[in-house]
Amino acid sequence: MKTILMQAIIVMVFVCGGVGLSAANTDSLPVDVQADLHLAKAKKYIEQKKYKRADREFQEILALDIQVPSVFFYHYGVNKLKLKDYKNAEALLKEFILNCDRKSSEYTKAIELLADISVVTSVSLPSNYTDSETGMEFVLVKGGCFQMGSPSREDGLEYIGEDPVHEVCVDDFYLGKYEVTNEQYRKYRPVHNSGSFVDDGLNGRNQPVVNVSWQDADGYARWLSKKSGKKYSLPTEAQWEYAARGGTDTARFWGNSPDDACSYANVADRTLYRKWGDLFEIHDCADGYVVTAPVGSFKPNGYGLYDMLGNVWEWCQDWYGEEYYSSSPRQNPTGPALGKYRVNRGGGWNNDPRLVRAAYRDWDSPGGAYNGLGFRLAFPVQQHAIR
Ligand SMILES: [Ca+2]
Ligand SMILES: [Ca+2]
Repeated sequence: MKTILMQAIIVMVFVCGGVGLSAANTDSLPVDVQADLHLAKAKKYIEQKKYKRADREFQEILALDIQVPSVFFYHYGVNKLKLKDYKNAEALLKEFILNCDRKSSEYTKAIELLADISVVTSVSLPSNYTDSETGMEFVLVKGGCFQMGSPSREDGLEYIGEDPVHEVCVDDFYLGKYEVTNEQYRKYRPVHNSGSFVDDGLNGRNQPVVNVSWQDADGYARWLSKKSGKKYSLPTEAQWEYAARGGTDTARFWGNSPDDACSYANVADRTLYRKWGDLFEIHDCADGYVVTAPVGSFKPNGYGLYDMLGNVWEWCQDWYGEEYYSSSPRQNPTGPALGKYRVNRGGGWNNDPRLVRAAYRDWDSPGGAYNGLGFRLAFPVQQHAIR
């Protein structure tokens, strides 16, 4: 749609206030009359609040490939606004404003609508949000497009399910600044026990909750949604990877070197090695933690998010599909419709460099739970209505 629209804007000549359609014959009516009819129908549909049908009428006009009056862009822009497609609405209204009579009533209205769009799309989105029930902090992740996945031999090793690298775009969303903590989870299940790893405890107030299944994590999101009225959920796998990369395209948000991990992530490191020796393969640095660290103990990534890599693995919303990247939609993918396993991401306190990468995909059965697996929550940006 956007492509058609932009092409139309580029090739058309705008005639302000008049019909200005080039002559071309059809079997039935002249195309300019056809265009007028489509526009009249579109306006009727807008009156009836049938915005999708109106959109189709505007597309019919574009398909005629003729010069159109500037007022076309006004009505098309108003309809895009009703569909909450703010980007195209803005482009269309600007096109109208640049080519119309400034004394017309549509001009004044278009200016007001453009002001509304700029308020709704920028000022009204706070960069942080704190949930009052749990004190959980969220960061606004501005949407955009990125290359999801990794080349088949990232770090010289082969991985399953990470290719093909493909472009994915996600809308703005809010994501937990930290992994959900034991304290936050126990507001839902007061007796939850995150357990320990031999003699190292995992139950600290600010340590991330672990030993939670996908069903537990999803249940927590539903519980908190009911309490707060927000639509909390686990992030989609695409949202998670977009957020974890924090604007980078390297294997890890701090770069490609696993041995630089210890300022940024709690991973299998020399601290763990000193206690357990060859039981674990490690990053060659010391982060100071044998098991989980209190959330936010390390440097954040470029989006202000902590522990996206390391500390604990994080459940995502999606079913796991090993071949999914070959057929994934570009816009806001949500994973396969069905599956056996749910995705989790990011690696944890006992993992070696192969697993602590932005592109690495792990999966477990939805009922599975262990001492390295937790989660964080997301919620969508609420689009405000424009008059
Ligand atoms: Ca560690
Ligand atoms: Ca993590």
